[in-house]
Amino acid sequence: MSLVLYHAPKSSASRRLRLFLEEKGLSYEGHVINLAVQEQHSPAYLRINPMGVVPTLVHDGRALHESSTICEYLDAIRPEPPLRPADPYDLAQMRNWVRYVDGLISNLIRFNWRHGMAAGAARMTEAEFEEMLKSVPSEERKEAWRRAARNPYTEAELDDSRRALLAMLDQMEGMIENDALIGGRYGLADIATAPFVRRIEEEIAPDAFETRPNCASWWQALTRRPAYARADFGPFLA
Ligand SMILES: N[C@@H](CCC(=O)N[C@@H](CS)C(=O)NCC(=O)O)C(=O)O
Repeated sequence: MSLVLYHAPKSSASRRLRLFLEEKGLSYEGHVINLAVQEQHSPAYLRINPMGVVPTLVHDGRALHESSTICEYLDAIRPEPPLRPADPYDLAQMRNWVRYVDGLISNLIRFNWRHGMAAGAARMTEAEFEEMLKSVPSEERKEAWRRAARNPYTEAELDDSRRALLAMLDQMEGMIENDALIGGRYGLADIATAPFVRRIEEEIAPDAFETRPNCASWWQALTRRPAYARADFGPFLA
C-alpha cells in the first residue's frame, strides 16, 4: 500500500497522525508543509485538503483529511494492533472524547501561533497579509491569523485558554485507568490527546502534573512507548 503524508513537524494534528501511523507500524513517504510561509494555502495543497490545514494522508492516490477520521480509517484498513475500543459504548465514549479535544484547538492556537506563524505573518506588508488571507478557506482561521499577526492575544485571553486546557487534564484525571483514557486500554483517545498534553507540559502549564498524579503516570507511560519516540513530538520552541 502507498501512504503519502503531508504534515508539519510541530502541528498537533500531524503529531497525532504520525503517532498513530507508528503504533500501527505503517511506513509512509513524508512531505513537510511549511506553515510559516502558508504552503498549506497553495492551490496545489488545497486540492488535496480543501480546509488548508495539515495533515493530509494520500492512500493509493486518494486524499484523506481530518486527523481523527484518518486514524479511524487506518484502524479499519489495518486492524492490528486494534487502536479503537471493540465495545460499542467505549467506542462512543472514545469518539466523544476526541471530538471534545478537537474542540479545544482554538485554545492551543492562541499559544502555538505566537511562535513561527505570527512571526512569518508579521513580516508581511498589509497588502501581502490581506492577499494571503484571501486563500484561507475558513472565517475562523482568517480571524486566528488576524489575531496572531496583528493583534496578539492578551494575557487574560491566554489565561482563559490555559484554564480550558487544564480542565481537559482534570477530566482525564478522573478517567484514567491502567494508564489509558477509555476502557483501560491504550488507543486512539490517548493518541489524539497526546499532542495537546505535550504542549501543556512544554510551555502552557509545565507544573500541571504536580497535582494530577494519574495524568503524570499516563504521560510517563505514553512517552516511554517506542512509537512516541519515532513520531518525533518536539521540541516546539526550538
Ligand atoms: N481538525 C483538523 C485540524 C487541523 C489543523 O488545525 N491543523 C493545523 C496545524 S495543527 C494547521 O494546519 N494550521 C495552519 C492553518 O490553519 O493555517 C485535524 O485534526 O486534522
